[in-house]
Parts: sequence; C-alpha cells; structure tokens
Amino acid sequence: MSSIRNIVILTGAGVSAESGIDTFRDGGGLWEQHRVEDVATPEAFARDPDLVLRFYDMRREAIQTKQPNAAHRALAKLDAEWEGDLLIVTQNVDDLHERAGAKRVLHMHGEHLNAWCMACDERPRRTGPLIDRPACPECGEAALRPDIVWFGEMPYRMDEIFAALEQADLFVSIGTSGAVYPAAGFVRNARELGVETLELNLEPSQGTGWFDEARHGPASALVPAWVEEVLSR
Ligand code: BV8
Repeated sequence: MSSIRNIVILTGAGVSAESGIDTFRDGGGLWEQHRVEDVATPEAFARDPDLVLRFYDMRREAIQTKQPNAAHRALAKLDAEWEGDLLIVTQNVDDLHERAGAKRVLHMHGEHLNAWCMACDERPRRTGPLIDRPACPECGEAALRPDIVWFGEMPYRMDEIFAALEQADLFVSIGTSGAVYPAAGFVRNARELGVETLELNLEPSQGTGWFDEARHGPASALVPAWVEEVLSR
C-alpha cells in the first residue's frame, strides 16, 4: 500500500443497506418486488409510465427519510483528508454519500433527487413526486422523467471513470454484487491497467476472483477500518 496516491472507489447498494435502503438482489430486495424490465427500462416507461413513475416516486420519498451510515461517513472522511486523487463512483441513486459530506462523488446511474426533462434536456432538482406530471421548472413542459440510467441506457460520465482508472493505483469495490455491467467490469479494467484491487462486501461478489484482496463483512465495519488503515499509512 506504500505507493498508493490515486484511488477509485466503486460503491453499490450494499453501502446503503445499513441505512435501511433496499438492495436489489438480497432477500426481499427491489428486484423481488418488481421485475426489472417492468420498472427500470425505457420500454417499460413507454409502455406504462405511471407504474414506473410510482416506483421511483416511492424510492425518492423513502431515501429522504434515511441517514448516512458509518461507511458513508468514513468515505467522506477519506475524501476530506486524502491529498491524492480520489473518485467515488457510485451505482447508487441515493444522496447518502453527499449527505455524509463526500464531494468527489460520481453517480454513474443517475440520482433520485434530479428529474430529466425530455423537452429541454435540463436536469432540475426534484424531491417531490413525478406521477402528477409537474411542469419542468426550466421550460414549463410536462416532460419530466426520473434522472435514472435504465437497463439498455448508457451510464453517465464513463469517460471520466475510465480516465480515473487509468491514473489509479488502487481500485476498491464496496457493497456491490458485480451483477450489472459496465460497473461489474471495472475490476477487470483495473487489473489490465496494473491497478491494485480490493473488495469490501458482505459476501463474495460475482467478480470476487478478480480482486487481489477481498474482505467480507458489513460495510459499517469494513469501511471505517480500511479508511483508518489508508490514512495512517
Ligand atoms: C448498457 C438505476 C448499453 C436504476 C441501474 C455485459 C454482459 C451482460 C449484460 C450486459 C453487459 N453489458 C450490458 C449488459 C446489460 C445490462 C446488465 O448488466 N444486465 C445485467 C442484469 C446482466 N447493463 C445495462 O443495461 C447498462 N447499460 O449496457 O447500455 C449501451 C451501450 C451503448 C449505448 C447505449 C447503451 C445499464 C445498467 C444500469 C441500470 N441501472 N440502476 C435503479 O436504481 O432503479 S443498475 C442497479 O442494479 C444498480 O445501480 C446497480 O448497478 C445494480 C445493483 O447492483 P448492486 O448495487 O451491486 O446491488 P445488489 O443488490 O445486486 O448487491 C448488493 C451487494 O451488497 C451484495 O453483494 C451484498 O452481499 C452486499 N451487501 C448487502 N448488505 C451489505 C453488503 N455489503 C456490505 N455491507 C452490507 N451491510
């Protein structure tokens, strides 16, 4: 770990699980309650917009009642004190990293608290529901959709993510099952670039074999311990 200067951290639903936000694949997870293709694809939105808007209205409301946990706080501490490059690439659409104080955060799958206007392409902040088709605050059109990357849509800011991976000395994956691409492929991209790789997850992920090191347990325990290790080196 001596020569670590630039770090890329990938987070998934597991980092928000202990804040009471459902993960996707764990027992009782989101995908048990709803079929992905019914609620998280552009085709689903075209077919039944009310079903999709209600699904995201429910989740947008829920995250505003949740608080960051020790894992979010530890990553915010690392972000504040780390002199090298650091990028927290999150698959999560909640705002708990930012509410914990992290600044260097990139939401590759979008954010619940933004809407996306299909008429003027603006992304206005939105905490309330979209089911009543509110007018876009920028252009006035009732053309708002959740600012969420659905399956079959290109994730956001991929060029920035790959540029950070190219400069990285360490890639750390936290609370993700490694089931969804292109995020699940980052560990292999990192290895090909000679970057050291570490997995922090409750259980071995689908890509666990690609990591140099894997530690298994709850994020609220693993992440603060790892951050102390990195900051005290
Ligand atoms: C695209 C927003 C193309 C929506 C999401 C290659 C191979 C196979 C398939 C594909 C491929 N490339 C593309 C695909 C298709 C698809 C895909 O990957 N399908 C999968 C299902 C096979 N990918 C796409 O469609 C992507 N787009 O490829 O576009 C393209 C190309 C050019 C031009 C145009 C288009 C887009 C994918 C993004 C979809 N949107 N989210 C929403 O939130 O509603 S994905 C969503 O699911 C999440 O963001 C996240 O990415 C994923 C869920 O995974 P996790 O976050 O890991 O959560 P999960 O529940 O699975 O696991 C939780 C983990 O935490 C577990 O391991 C558990 O053990 C652990 N855990 C639990 N508690 C704790 C814990 N760990 C620590 N502490 C705890 N307390």
